[in-house]
Amino acid sequence: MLLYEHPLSSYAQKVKIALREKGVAFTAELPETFGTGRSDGPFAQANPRTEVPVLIDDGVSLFESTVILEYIEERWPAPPLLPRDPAARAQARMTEEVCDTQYEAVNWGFGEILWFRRATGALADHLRAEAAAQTRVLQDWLTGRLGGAEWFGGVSFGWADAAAAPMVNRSVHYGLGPPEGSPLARWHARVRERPAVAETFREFDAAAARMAEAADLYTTGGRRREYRDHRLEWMVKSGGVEVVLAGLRTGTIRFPWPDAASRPDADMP
Ligand SMILES: N[C@@H](CCC(=O)N[C@@H](CS)C(=O)NCC(=O)O)C(=O)O
Repeated sequence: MLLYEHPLSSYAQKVKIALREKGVAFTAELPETFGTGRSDGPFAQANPRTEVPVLIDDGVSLFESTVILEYIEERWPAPPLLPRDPAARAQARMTEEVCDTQYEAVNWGFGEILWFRRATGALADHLRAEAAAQTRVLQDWLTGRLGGAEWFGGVSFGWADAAAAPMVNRSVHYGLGPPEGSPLARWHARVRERPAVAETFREFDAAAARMAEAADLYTTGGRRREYRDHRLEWMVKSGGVEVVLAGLRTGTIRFPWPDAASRPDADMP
């Protein structure tokens, strides 16, 4: 079984945590064309959006991390990640949804400044401060969802824990982790001890350490960052519209498929 992934991707981490919790073996591969938006090659064939994760299992090729998670849960039901009670299942999915959309976008925005150096000076300070403030709001929300429980799923680790772990861990990496000793910080300390999560976080740490050099590919190596839905919205709503415009001027950002870049015959500006 093949998983196209990037170790920094929170969506890929969620999937790897699920597979590892269930003891499912897989080969992880960073697609050669990742970040290029190229429409040729096996990665684009598996996912026209050219986003990771993509799971290829026995001829079945799947993209979208939530779709993949559903598949994993149904194909390898034990141990279950979703509780049995319909309301509790819906609650877990809701936590995942907010993590995948609002929380991920904030982390991505912070990374655009830290790793991809999209802004300097006052604009960079402003965007970092926005990300920090929004991170606090989201962590407060997650703290409310956790309540007094050990896991988001209640008594056992589950779906929402797998979704929230990469998000909160990324904040910790940025120095924006929950306050020491808080329920969310204690949850993070618990979750990172799980072998499935620890392995996934080790891969994240190794990739993060190489990030400065990888980021240079986007200024000198012809790669273009994908600015899409919640991420694009984050940049605009947080005051970084100039970052978007500069990215378009320098050709270092792209928008999602289908776009001109995915059509070899199209005239690019
Ligand atoms: N909604 C998708 C989002 C996937 C996504 O945005 N993946 C990013 C990595 S975190 C990606 O592959 N981006 C393509 C690029 O940057 O070129 C999912 O849940 O799988």
